[in-house]
Amino acid sequence: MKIDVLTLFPGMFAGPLDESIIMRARKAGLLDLKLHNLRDWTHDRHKTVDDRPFGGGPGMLLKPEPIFEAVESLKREKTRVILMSPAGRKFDQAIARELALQEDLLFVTGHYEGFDERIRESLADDELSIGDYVLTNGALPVMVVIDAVTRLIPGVLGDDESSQDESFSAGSAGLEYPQYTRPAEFRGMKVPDVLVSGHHAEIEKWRREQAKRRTQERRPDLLE
Ligand code: 4G0
Repeated sequence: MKIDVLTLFPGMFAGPLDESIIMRARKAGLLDLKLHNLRDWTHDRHKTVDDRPFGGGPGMLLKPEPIFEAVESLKREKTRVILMSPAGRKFDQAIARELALQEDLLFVTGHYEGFDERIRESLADDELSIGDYVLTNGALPVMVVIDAVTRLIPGVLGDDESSQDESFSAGSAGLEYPQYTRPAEFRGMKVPDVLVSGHHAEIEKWRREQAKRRTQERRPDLLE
């Protein structure tokens, strides 16, 4: 998969995407990630990317010209162009699965109070939000989405890593059951007897009950 990111802060991406599984996917050629500085598509001395809203009001908007030029030069035939903003569709595991099927994504990240509406209308195929809160810019949200999508690209996770996925992906399955590893007793806290009993049917039953109870308590919305 090819992922391009158009951002005012390419430096923010150094680190999170250069470690661990994401880096392994990049080195294996499963993810081709490229960062682009929006200021490279400005033509004035001050490299202006924003301006004040017509009609007044607080804050600054990303102006259309640099973003249109950038997207037109980066976009290819099958590229899906995605804006990150708090007004987007709420990102979730189902959307991550959908994006993992694409071959070419281009993320456009804003800051200030957002984008000139014409960017939305004529450039964006989709607008995503990672949750109902406002951040100083869209770099962290893009990294969150890239992380969630990359681990779903076939071949990125090993067999041991991927088994984790099922419970949440299933949606209806709800949250995971409590898990323990050695030692069987730690600082007086014991692993539930049933788990060390070796009775597989009992263990299955206990896990089902625990997962259901935990989901009921913490995320009743997932049981709908
Ligand atoms: C566009 C995304 C971009 C509009 C971006 C802010 C949170 C998210 C930005 C705004 C972001 C998210 C209207 C404040 C940049 N913050 N929840 N900040 N407004 O995904």
